[in-house]
Amino acid sequence: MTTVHERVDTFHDNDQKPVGYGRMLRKEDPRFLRGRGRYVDDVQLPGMLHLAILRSPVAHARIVSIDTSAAEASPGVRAVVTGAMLAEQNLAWMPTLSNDVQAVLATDKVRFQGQEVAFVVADDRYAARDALELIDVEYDVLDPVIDARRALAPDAPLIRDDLDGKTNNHCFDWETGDEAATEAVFARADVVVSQDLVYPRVHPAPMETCGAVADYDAVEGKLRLWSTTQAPHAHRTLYAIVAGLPEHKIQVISPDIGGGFGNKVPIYPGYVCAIVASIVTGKPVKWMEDRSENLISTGFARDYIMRGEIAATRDGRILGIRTNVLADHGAFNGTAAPVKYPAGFFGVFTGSYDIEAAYCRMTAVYTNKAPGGVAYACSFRITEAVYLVERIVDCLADELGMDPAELRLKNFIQPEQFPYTTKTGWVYDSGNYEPTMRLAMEMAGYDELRREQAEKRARGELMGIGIAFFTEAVGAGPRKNMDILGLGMADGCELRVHPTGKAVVRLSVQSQGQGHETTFAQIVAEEIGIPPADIEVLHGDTDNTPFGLGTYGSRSTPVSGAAAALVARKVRDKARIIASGMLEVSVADLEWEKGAFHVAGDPGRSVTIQDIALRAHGAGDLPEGIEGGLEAQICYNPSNLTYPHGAYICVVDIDPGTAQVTVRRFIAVDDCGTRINPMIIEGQVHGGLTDGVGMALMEMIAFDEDGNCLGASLMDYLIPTSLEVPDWETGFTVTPSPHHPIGAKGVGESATVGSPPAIVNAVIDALKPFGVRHADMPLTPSRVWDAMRGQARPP
Ligand code: MCN
Ligand code: CUM
Repeated sequence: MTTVHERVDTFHDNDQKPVGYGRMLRKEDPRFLRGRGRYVDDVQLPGMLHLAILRSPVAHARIVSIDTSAAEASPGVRAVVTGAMLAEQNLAWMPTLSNDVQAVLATDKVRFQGQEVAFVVADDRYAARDALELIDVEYDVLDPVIDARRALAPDAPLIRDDLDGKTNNHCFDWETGDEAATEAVFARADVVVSQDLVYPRVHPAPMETCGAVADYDAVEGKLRLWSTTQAPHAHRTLYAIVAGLPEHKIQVISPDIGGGFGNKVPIYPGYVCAIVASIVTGKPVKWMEDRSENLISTGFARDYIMRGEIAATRDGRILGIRTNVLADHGAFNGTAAPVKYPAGFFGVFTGSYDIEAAYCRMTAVYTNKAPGGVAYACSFRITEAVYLVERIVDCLADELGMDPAELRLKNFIQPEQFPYTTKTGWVYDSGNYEPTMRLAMEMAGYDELRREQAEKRARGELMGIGIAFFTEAVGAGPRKNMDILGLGMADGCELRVHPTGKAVVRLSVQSQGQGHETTFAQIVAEEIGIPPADIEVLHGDTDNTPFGLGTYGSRSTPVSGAAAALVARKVRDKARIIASGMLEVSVADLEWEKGAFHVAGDPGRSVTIQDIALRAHGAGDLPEGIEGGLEAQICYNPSNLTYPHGAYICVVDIDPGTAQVTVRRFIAVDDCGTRINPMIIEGQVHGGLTDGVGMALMEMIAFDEDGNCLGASLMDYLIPTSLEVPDWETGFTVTPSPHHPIGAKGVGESATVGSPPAIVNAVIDALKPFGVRHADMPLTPSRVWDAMRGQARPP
């Protein structure tokens, strides 16, 4: 690992800083580049058994009988477990993160294709999988509900007959904003535009699928669980509640994680099955799903059917926005979002605009599809909200005959209006939108692009320019109004400086590829002046890290990053007192200069943080009342979310003969406040933009009318590669967050949130000569072709 440390000084943006923020190469990369990462599937324990799950082949059916005798007799098989057996232990159902319940193994009915029905534990993975084929399940097939628009029809089959008194497929209603005030502005508007939009079901599809190794030690009474989780502490608490084990007897370890994108936030039946299997067999048990299992059964994202309405004056002043949403939650509400926000943070659908009124009404329904709802770099449904507002603003521009950039510039919330309370009650902490928009336009050469487009149109060529401007709400969240199953959304952080001046920082969040081992070392380095190379970041092990809610909703920097900065300041405060003793001056006479205290006016008399660390642990006297050691722990409860923003411009070309869309250029200007590591930020943005191309042009989890999942492999569920994406052009502005100790805002999901509307807006712009006003994602050649011919296919 020492080799990378020579590059600590490779700073581009922060040349004046010897340690701390800047383009430091990733500390974790030597491990990954040499193939030395350690993932859940790399965990091998003595005597370990393997678990495989039998899944339902149909979307909706009553289970008549299950015969496991042949499977039990199969070579190498140690146990075959069904839902009925789990029910005897009261383990057949588990709570979801959204106050619903989900079957661990089906007992009464199967409710989606791919649902867990039984599991086999065997000596190896192959014996377990072979035995699955020998389990004989008799199904009484029922009509499924696949289209959310038909879920509430009076004759729709009832999916959740397990819920007491349930007579229909209604999941929840939710509303926000002021309906009457919105009605009033719509009534007096010169122009009202409405548009139906579908954000299709997509899947995070991380490179590593989900899995776990459970090891229950009956003598110690301790459960060790290596699992693919983005939130080890929150998972531990849930296992404690479900399994009735004391929390200190459960250790959840998330080692290296091969991508999460929200897919690893929920607790899946497979984890629980592995735990049960280990308890039953007394052996360690590994469960690792395959690609198809991951695609058909784990947390999907989106599946929002929306109607957007926008009201404006003739000269382009936006007055109000209204939306009606039908949310498809699948068979169980497995959404991961703070409990008070059943639709996540969709409430930011008013976007970056200063408007007079807004209103949203949402109905959520159950269907016979896999559960989930919040995943895939969604910022808790902000992805859908941003798509909605940025598409209808474009529809309005079209209606008014106004340039879409000009319309946005005219309606932005102004810098002096921050902190800005939106019409749905969110308080945007800071923002300065116009410079961000102008920078993107300048990088794109916007006026020149419009001229080029006009010339091409005259020649019959299809070129489109699409804009999206977004504001996100990330960093959940203030304990007073955000919790997940009663757990407040704060994060702990612990910092220990060892006698030789090397440090260990322990986090409650968990990287799945975002580079926390590097950036959190940089945050601490910036505060206490120990080089990042000398700061080890520990995470992903509940026995060795403080409690906190984990990584999702781009909350690590806003919440845990703040904790890291504050814990370092706490250590520095103590170091100052020790330094005053060492230099025999009062605390007030000391000045801090990145890594050392010196006597004010006498820089020659100084002690470094390393000198202080040694003294803190050493034999000499310490100032009155100061304990030995140099360490601190805190729990940070954010006072608000952070609100990053960005301006994206996309240029597409469409082949008029094949309707194939090519993203020729993409300009992304992001503002995430103070930037810790610009290289990592750019990596996050590149990844998110690539996600955006996938969703806008290729990806969809589709179902046939029987509920067969048509996206069960990467042959059917297309995800983009470097061949489908352009060379990204990134830029940035910096508007620090006023309440965050270092002014940083989250960025991990920004590009996934902002890019789909930019791409769709570009495609629709290219299709203007055909009179097309909208077409739904994914804009595959066949959909673009249909749009050009004026026939929109049902999504
Ligand atoms: N960063 C920074 N300066 C800032 C903000 C962030 O240097 N002002 C750095 C951070 O220090 C961190 C990275 O950028 O190393 C992302 O930080 P942040 O925005 O706080 O997001 P999280 O670390 O909480 O990551 C979660 C976010 C989410 S929710 C999804 S989904 C997603 C994403 O990250 N999943 C990812 N990016 C991913 N990237 C990879 N490689 N793999 C995933 O699974
Ligand atoms: Cu919503 S996907 Mo991320 O928050 O892990």
